[in-house]
Amino acid sequence: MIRRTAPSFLALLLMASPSPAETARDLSARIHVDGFASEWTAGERLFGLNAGLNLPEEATDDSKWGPNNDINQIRVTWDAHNLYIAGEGKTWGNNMVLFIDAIPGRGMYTMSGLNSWSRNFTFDISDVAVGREFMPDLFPATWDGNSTPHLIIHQSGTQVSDQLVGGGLFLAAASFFQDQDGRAMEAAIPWSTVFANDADTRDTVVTIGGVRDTLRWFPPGRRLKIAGVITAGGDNTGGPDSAPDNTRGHTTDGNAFVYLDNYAEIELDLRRELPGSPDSTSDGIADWGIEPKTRVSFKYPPPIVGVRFALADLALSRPAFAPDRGEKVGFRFRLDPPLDPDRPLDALRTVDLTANVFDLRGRWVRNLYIADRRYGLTPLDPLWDVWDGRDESGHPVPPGVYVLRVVIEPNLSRITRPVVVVR
Ligand SMILES: [Ca+2]
Ligand SMILES: [Ca+2]
Ligand SMILES: [Ca+2]
Ligand SMILES: [Ca+2]
Repeated sequence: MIRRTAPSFLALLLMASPSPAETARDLSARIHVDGFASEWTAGERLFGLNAGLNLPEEATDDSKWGPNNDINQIRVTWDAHNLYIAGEGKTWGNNMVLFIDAIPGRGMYTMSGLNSWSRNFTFDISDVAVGREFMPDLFPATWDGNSTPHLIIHQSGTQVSDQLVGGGLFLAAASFFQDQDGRAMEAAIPWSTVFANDADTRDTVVTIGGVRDTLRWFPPGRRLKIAGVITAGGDNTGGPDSAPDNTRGHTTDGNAFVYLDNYAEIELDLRRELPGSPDSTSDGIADWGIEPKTRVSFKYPPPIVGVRFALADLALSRPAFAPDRGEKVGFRFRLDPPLDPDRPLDALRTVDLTANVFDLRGRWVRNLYIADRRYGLTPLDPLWDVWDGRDESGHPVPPGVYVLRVVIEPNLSRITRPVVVVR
């Protein structure tokens, strides 16, 4: 027999304070899949404030196509049966896609060439050996004005199955409309769909708290990796914004390839729901009673603010040289600000350099290289940072004074030095 006792003063206090939004056995009474994320809470956001930089982890105005095509926020929560995900922002005339990587070592390495939703996005699989790859297994996706997002599930290679609402595999709704504020894409995706292609998971009948249920069990300690993007609508197009920021950024070019190497990682399973093991033991069921935001980390902590380099100290290996005698002139320069080799993000930064030669009247003589991509930490390349005193058609130039120019593209920081050609 259960004896009911009056709640203690402390219990009354706890009941009176607003409860934080937590994952629970059943969230279906709180999360409404209607395309508006107003019922979601701050504890379900992937992106908060980067305290060190005092900047939002994902900005509402960092899209290359402006604030009407910007992903602002992604929210994630879950219960015993569903993963819930919401993407907020604007996608006027374009698409929003939320990538979910749920199965380690399996998934897409590119969207390019997919049999449905082919886009110029590739994923970073270089760290697969240490489990830091990003290979999405499924993604809800929608377009401006559409109310019923699709769920695209990776099968193998570039083959995906493009699922529609009503097929029983998921619920979803979206409300994006041009420049309207407060719109979102929301989806409730059963764990059995999330892990549809994961042979290490299985439906299992369990009794928890006296209630029998069929849950999708996964190997204990699983994590999800998540990133969202705005894409253009056409096949093989790119996009202007990703969340979390990727390290190489985006361009305004709607056809350019986008390299997605960053993600939010969410610990699903640090304690037990199943009876019979210590509380601190992961058990293969996504945890109930936690705030998802407390479980979020990033491969590269956002925001990833671009460095605007300037060129400094262009130095020549010799002030004058004689091409007729087979001499060449090498050059070296320095990037400002300098990068820090101990910062992982700095090791990834690149700079596009162009070097060319003009005569003293400003007439073009020779391109040494154009938009050559170099790592910011090691921008010099002695093999290429050289002029042999020849013009573009390979003929030695007449003796005289020439101008060597190095330019950073596209911000056009430039530096020049005179070079003397002698016989
Ligand atoms: Ca909603
Ligand atoms: Ca954004
Ligand atoms: Ca962004
Ligand atoms: Ca658990």
